[in-house]
Amino acid sequence: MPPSPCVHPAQLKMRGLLVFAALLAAAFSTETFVGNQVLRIFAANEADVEKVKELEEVENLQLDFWRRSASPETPIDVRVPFASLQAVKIFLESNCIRYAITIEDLQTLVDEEQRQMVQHYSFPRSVETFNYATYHNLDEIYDFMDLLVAANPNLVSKIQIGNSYEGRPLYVLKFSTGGAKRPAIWIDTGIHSREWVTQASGVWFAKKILDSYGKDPSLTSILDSLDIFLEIVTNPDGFAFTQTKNRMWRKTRSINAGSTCIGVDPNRNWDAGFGGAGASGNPCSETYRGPYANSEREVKAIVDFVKSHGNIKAFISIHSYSQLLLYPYGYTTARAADYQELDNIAKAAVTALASLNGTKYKYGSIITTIYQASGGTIDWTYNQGIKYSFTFELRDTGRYGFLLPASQIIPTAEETWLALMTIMEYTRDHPY
Ligand code: BHK
Ligand code: ZN
Repeated sequence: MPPSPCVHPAQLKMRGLLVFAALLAAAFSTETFVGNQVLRIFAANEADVEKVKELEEVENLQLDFWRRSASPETPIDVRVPFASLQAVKIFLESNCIRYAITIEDLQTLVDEEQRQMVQHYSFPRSVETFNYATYHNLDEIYDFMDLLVAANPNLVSKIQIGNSYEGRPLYVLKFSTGGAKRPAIWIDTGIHSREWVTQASGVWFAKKILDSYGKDPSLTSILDSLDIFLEIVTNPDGFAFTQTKNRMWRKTRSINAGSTCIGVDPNRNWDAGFGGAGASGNPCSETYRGPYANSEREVKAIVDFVKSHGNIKAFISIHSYSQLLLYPYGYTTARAADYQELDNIAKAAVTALASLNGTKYKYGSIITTIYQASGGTIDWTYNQGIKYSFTFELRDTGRYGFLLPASQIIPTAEETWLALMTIMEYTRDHPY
């Protein structure tokens, strides 16, 4: 009888742990990413970019593009399931397309993140004892909002702008020092559920606003003339799903008629160039635009809110990752009418951001900086007349991607706050 191929005693404990993790995952029908790798693909030219796009069309490969590319300048990041790894690598090598492995085994990072969350869990008794340096689940963030309001009901209130597809409340924090319908700044985080550093930063921003009012003269003067609306969990169904079933879920959780695939990309569902290039009509795609504009309740709730408010002056939608600050447009190469002003603001904001930790951001219009994308949030808000419309892509540039270690939450939020302050100060000082 041949010896068993797996007998190295040093590996036994590790193997046991992995098997146990896999069993647990199976018991809770959680998607595992054992053996998944994230590859960074360096397309040398347009032809390479097109070749890689061929891979996207092969649905059986189940590839998850973390970062797409329209031009050879930026590398492509793609999560490859274990079963597809060999085929993808052979495809790239035989086409002489260079790649590197950025994440060896994604499940290791997912497990590490989970371990950190459990280890640092503490019942959020108050906004002072709340742990801002760890990731939190939906209930904890909803509890946090109530604690925040309880801590200073004169400054912050919680409003509900609608319900998600699965019926969860869509909460927005309103920071206001009075006045009847003051001009306002909107900030949203977590519209793509797997971009966890964004919701975590949203929580930190909320506390920062509370701490700064009456102390930081600049934030105080902003809040004395403008209201701030902050939607921390913009896609709660997706967010809950990332914590119980599939850490990599991006879209909403709505059922698509005639398809077994779930969800719509909430950043392709807005009524700006809807249905054009830079979105998919395939419900199984991660960039599925949905059956019609505003089909998603999570999107429609914001559209209705923005329209009924009527006085939003700045709209900032926060994603991760790539370290970018973007302004309209994404659906067209036409320059925004305020192109030069938006470019100047973006430059000032990324300079402020870099001043804290040296984190480098690129900035520019969506279509020139990343790729064509239709039905995006800020294209719609800009066309509604909200001049100061921006999208952030927070840390990092791909080392960890969506699995940014919790140790980076506070540094990320702190540096982003400086950029937000730049935009908010500009909005205060340049009314229109
Ligand atoms: C940002 C703003 C408008 C259109 C596209 C983007 C890039 C974003 C996307 O929707 O494709 C990339 C992404 O989710 C990662 O945050
Ligand atoms: Zn995103």
